[in-house]
Amino acid sequence: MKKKIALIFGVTGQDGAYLSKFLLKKKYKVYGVKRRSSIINTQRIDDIYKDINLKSDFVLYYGDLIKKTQPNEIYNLAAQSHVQVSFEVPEYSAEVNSLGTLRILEAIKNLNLEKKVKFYQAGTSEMFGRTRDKFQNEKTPFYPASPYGVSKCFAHWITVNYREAYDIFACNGILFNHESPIRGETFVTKKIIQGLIRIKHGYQKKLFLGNLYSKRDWGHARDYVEAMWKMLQQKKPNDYVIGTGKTFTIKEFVNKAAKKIGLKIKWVGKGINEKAMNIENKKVLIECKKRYFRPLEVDYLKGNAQKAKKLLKWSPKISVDNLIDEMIEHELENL
Ligand code: G4F
Repeated sequence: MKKKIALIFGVTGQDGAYLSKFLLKKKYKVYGVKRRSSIINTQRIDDIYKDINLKSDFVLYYGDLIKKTQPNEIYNLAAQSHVQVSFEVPEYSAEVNSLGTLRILEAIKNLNLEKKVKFYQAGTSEMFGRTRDKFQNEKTPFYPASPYGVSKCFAHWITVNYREAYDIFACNGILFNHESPIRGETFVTKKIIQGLIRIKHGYQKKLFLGNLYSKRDWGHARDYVEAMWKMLQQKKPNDYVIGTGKTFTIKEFVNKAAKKIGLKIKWVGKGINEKAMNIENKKVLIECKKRYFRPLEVDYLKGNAQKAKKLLKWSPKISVDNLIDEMIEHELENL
């Protein structure tokens, strides 16, 4: 039987790595598009990386190759994905996140692949931004709170637009935060776990954080890439919210992680002066720093993935506690 072909933009990121492994297990041939970089950027996929050899099942390319690879499925995971960074480089964020998506859709249309290719667009709960809804689902209006969120709204709507105008099988996954041991080090979950473990083992003195009171719905990237794939296996293209339905503050995440790592902490002070102390030796372990606060915050996210549960038969398998355990284990191995 001829193998299905998938083309992944953003293959070197957390989701690209998990999705590649997932699709290879499903016997796909996977082409990954990576950016050229003067430093090595393939650590997350080195274990499946077989060099540029068109005969192997996992192939990496620089640049755009929809025509060359003739994929059955395209996953657009490429993005400038850091919310705070998007305030510093708003144009670049829009260029990559918004126009990057448009360019892939244009290529599908101009190559007359509308009937051949299925397209997945990596959307985000950041599009809900400043919403006050208790749960967010596919009907919740977007109210983005960052250049990143705004750029992703363009990508979302242009995907809907090409689906309706040109009959492309195109889906938006509106994914809530999803983490893993290979999460980038500047995202808060990885930063907290890495920081606390390094403190516990004497490699670091303090951890500096920003807003401790925003709430996030955290799942595991391994669960979420399966949802991406499921969207493209349906009869009709659609948009889906993917989340766990549970939400925690950053402070609650710190408390959970500290407990598991064996650090007894006590919070003192308020606002920017809030700190966490090690109860055993009275040393300050965590402080807040102004530079980690954003010009505008997304205070509260909690996903309602009922539609995905019903139509995709998808629900998250890994709880936030199991996620933290896995991240801790990985960090200890790499200490
Ligand atoms: O881990 P974060 O940087 O993730 P954020 O901003 O929620 O965005 C992530 O999830 C989105 C899905 O909803 C993705 F679309 C996006 O690409 C990205 O993967 O920050 C989480 C929260 C924020 O409220 C932030 O203000 O943690 C707060 N925070 C507090 N101290 C911090 C820090 N965030 C970071 N990155 N670093 C801190 O020191």
